[in-house]
Amino acid sequence: MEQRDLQAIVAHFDVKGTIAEIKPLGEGLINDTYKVVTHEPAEPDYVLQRVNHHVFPDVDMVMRNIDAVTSHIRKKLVEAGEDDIERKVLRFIPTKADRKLYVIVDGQYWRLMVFIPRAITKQAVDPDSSRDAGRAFGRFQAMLADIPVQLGETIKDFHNMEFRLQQLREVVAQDPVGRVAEPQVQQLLQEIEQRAEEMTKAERMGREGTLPKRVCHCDTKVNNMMFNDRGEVLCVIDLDTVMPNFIFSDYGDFLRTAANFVAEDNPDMSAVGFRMDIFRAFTEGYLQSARSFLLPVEIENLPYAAALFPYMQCVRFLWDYLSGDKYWKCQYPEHNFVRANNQFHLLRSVEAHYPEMQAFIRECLK
Ligand code: GN1
Ligand code: MG
Repeated sequence: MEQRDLQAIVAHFDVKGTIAEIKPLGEGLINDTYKVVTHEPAEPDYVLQRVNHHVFPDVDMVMRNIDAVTSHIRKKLVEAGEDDIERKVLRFIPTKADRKLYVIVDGQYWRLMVFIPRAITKQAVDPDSSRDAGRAFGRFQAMLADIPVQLGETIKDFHNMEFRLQQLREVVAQDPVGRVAEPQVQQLLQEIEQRAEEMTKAERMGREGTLPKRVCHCDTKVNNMMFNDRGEVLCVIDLDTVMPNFIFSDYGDFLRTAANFVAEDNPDMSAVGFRMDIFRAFTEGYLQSARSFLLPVEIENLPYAAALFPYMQCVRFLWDYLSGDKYWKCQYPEHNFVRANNQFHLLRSVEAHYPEMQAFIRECLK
């Protein structure tokens, strides 16, 4: 987009300082993100984001959720006497006209938040920062346990495994781009179906009333965290998907990205695998801050959660591949298939480590 157009969008918000430059930031696959640099050293820089309203159909709900979550966390940090709070929770800027946290320009939804200075994002983590990340996500869930409002479901059935399988089966039946017959696709579909019963057990437990939903982040990828220069977690970002869910979401999705030896789209399948050092460190940290509120059934099923997320992401990437690549940006035609296959190889590696994972969790609880 043109500087002029971006500047005009920023002008809707109640910013301090004057804009020097607006430039692309990060590599999110869903929203478009820009850094807004101000001239004055004393004023903050900002992050401007266009929210993908095809993915998030109710942007107003997204922003109400985010407002509730960031206000609640800020209150908790103040009560706990924390320092440096502005770097530990996001601050969204209201519009001048109606104090809303987003503006609609030409049918597009935009929002603005304060840029967190001197923070680092990472694509990969070592065991020390994973332990810290585990503690941070456990604390995130713990802080939000008593949020006084009912959060909305910003993407309906987002992490519902039954729904994701149904979506896949529908596209397989329709085969809109003629990719279903590919032998590699057929093989992957068979592997997926073999595991379908086991992988949908969370939904069944939910219906039976034995597994609760809690406020979760639901996109706990490594690159959705900000670290300080000592490698400690400052805060969790990318809050669009914060909603009630099984805690497996946050635990499983972090390990899916952090404990893979390679990136989720690495085409060298022999390099894909589950890092037990990351698993151990993250689990230790997570249990330290979440153990007090977790039920035994949630703790027992953490290895299941570690398998569920590569499985779910495999199903989702394959669904998009068979749909004609409408959801995730692709750099080449097979990109989504490579992603799906990568996640399947990760799943197999998780499965191979199941007994070891269960033994480790038992040790942590002693
Ligand atoms: C999307 O927006 P981003 O890149 O953090 C997706 C996640 C997937 C991830 C896979 C709203 O996350 O669920 O795990 O891509 N977010 C949404 O890379 O679908
Ligand atoms: Mg992100």
